[in-house]
Amino acid sequence: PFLLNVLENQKFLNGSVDTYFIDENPQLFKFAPTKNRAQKLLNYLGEVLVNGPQTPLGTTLKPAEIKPHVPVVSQVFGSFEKFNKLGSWEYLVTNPDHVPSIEPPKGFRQIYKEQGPEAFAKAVRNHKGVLLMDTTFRDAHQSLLATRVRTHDLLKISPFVAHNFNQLYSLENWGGATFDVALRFLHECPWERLEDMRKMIPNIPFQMLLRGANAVGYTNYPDNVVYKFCDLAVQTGMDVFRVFDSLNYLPNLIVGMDAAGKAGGIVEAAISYSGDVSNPNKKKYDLKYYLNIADELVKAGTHVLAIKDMAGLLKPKAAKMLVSAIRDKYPDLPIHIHTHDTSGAGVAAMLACAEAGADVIDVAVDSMSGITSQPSMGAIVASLQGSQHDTGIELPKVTEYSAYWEQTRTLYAPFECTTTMKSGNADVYNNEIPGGQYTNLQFQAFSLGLGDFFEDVKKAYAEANLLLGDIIKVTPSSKVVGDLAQFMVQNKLSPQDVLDKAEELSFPKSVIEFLQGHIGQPYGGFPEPLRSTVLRDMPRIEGRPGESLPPLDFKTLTADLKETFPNATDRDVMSAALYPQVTNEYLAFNEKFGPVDKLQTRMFLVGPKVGEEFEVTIERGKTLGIKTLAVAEDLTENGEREVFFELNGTLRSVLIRDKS
Ligand code: 3PY
Ligand code: ZN
Repeated sequence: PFLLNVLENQKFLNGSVDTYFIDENPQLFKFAPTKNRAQKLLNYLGEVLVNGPQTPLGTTLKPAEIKPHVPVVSQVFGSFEKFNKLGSWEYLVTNPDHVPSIEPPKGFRQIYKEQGPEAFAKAVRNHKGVLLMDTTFRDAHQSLLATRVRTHDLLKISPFVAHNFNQLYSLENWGGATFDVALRFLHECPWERLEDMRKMIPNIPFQMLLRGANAVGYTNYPDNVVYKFCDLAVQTGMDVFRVFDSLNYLPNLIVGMDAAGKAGGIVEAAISYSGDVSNPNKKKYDLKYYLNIADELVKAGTHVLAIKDMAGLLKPKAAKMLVSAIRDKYPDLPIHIHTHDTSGAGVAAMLACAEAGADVIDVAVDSMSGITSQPSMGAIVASLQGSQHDTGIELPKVTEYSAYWEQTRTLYAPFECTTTMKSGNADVYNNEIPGGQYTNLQFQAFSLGLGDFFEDVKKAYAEANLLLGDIIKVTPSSKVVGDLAQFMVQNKLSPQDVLDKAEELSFPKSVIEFLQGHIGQPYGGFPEPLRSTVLRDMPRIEGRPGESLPPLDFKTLTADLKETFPNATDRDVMSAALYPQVTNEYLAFNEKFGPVDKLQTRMFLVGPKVGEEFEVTIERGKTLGIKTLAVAEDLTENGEREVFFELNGTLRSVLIRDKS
């Protein structure tokens, strides 16, 4: 590459090279990265074998040693025999360019793409029977497996989904925590994931969770970041944007809606649900509160209205009251309901929603449902069969889909929430902890090994919520409450202690920022006198936080990023706009270790066993056969350990610094 660089340099070519030539031409040393992906992957595997997992594992449980069975898409391959002749699934499914040649049946995406978001909304509203959104690719694993499901395992089942679930309203497969976790822990590109899923599933609308002005992050971004993000998401294949704000703060919500709408996406504005509309003693978030927000969101032009019950608080009776009230007021508006099954009443609540006139309800495939995830797809499909709300989905297909996930889930054993959570728990009605956070907090308590710690944190969570003014709790406001709860437990503070000692306590940063107005304005105002006592003369943001943020300078960001990573793409720049540090680390990792996203999940997490042979397809027609031969017992004088592999039949070795 050096030679090529030099040969393209005019000064070099016309001979006017002086002693400063090299200093003045640093670009000569910017080489295109070597394409030696095989060697990089061997380095990765060597690193895992010598120094252990390169992504933090939640528990000591090991990924299962199985190869999940992928159901055959009989519509495409005709028969099993014919399918088998086409090559291994490994080859087919890790190569999105090798999309099965027979188009999957048409779905709602065709209506949206051919006639636009309004026509899509109309078709949804006019549809007989209740429609489903499948959350298996996003919220289900965010809630059950710490968001760790990898692109590799999503792509394997994608053709099956495209061919058998074309009736879905949408497949939720992006946004929320997936963006961050893909880059940070899975060392893979979330944009590539989206693009590849799109190639395999052209017919079902894709849905993402957009945290309003927080996009897919935990903090308010400048407006231009949110707009550019949505643009790139639509270009990469996203369709439906569920937009919420963690305080139901309208100005934040509207920025997200506008960004999704201007990008050409389907806008699904969401009201985050808290309290209990069926309980007259719970006064703050009553029916009127929700109907008022619904009015505002309809006025702001939402195509679909969502109720986002992130903690699973919507009891069947409340579901009926809320959905019928909105249905009566807006007969033409598509209504979409999201819940979590934390208490165990999720199926009942979703059936009540269908009865009350909801158009779409959220489910996760059986083996990825329940507990803090969504209610079971199979249970709902079966319950509605033959009724006027029949989903039109075939139960045997759900069963096949579920079997894939039942096996695949065992690969993620180190992240299993069921390590600590064995059943649903109706205490969620008291503490109101969102699904994803519930398992997170329990997990933290578990790893600290403190007996009643989780019980204490749950109790403190409810108290912290009241201290902060009984706020809506969902990312990131849920973190504020969770941080305060843990702070109270660790410092043994009662709510009264917090109020009495507010002046001298050093509160968590998230709590102070919330009180300053960094994430928006809570309904009913900030808690006083707590806010004034804590903040004293600290600055306060009065309106929408993003309004006072200067636009991000994408030109400078691009130039900076390209200086270190000359091959950084526009997608990498967008990732860096949201997560600068994480993106830098991702790009550096990728440069060093290559396409680790192409490895099977067990190999990626804990590496192969000595003697084990496996395949990695890094691009169409390029499959590597790898066998681990040995890890040297002795260290070299440089403190390195040699790891021996067979790569496509030839001996290769890598030297890995032993960090132990
Ligand atoms: C997220 O913001 O990731 C959520 O799932 C909120 O419910
Ligand atoms: Zn959710």
